Amino acid sequence: MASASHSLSEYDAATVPDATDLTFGIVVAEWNAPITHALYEGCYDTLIKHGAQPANIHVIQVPGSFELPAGARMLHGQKNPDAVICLGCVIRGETSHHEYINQAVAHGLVNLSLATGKAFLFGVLTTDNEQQARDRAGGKHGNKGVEAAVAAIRMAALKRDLSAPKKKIGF
Ligand code: RBF
Repeated sequence: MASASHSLSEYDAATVPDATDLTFGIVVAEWNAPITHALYEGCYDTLIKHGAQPANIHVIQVPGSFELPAGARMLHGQKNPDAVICLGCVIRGETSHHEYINQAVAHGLVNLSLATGKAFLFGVLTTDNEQQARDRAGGKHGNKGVEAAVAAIRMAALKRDLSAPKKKIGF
């Protein structure tokens, strides 16, 4: 049955562009490491599945999700990948810290995307508790790292295709 909301983890692989010639950055936050490492596994394996070369995937770690935009900026400056995927897990606590972190990361990544003209993917779980995070890092709601990778491939391929010389029609 069709559902209004769906998990992109169950995507049609045939519709994903070939990533053989694309380059990627992955930035992984160390806070809630069991979750973020599961996101990373799903993300990395998905890039490889669609043709990305290991040498074209640059991975770094940052202390927490708040540092994702800064890490992404550094990685972009050094390696100039076609897209940068940021993976983190912010779990709501007793105080409002999660709101500041989530807002800062979202704004930071949008700013980077608009400033560079490249995609900086928001692969950050923002959950009420650890179980919700596990459910989205290889559990019953799929793996959001997989989804971030698919989105990164689509956006990197979009940029590649838009900047490719127009095919001549006719002669
Ligand atoms: N980073 C995360 O990635 N996920 C969290 O759930 C998280 N919770 C935090 C809670 C508090 C009270 C603080 C102070 C930091 C937390 N951080 C978390 C770390 C944050 O992203 C960042 O690494 C540090 O604040 C240092 O800038």
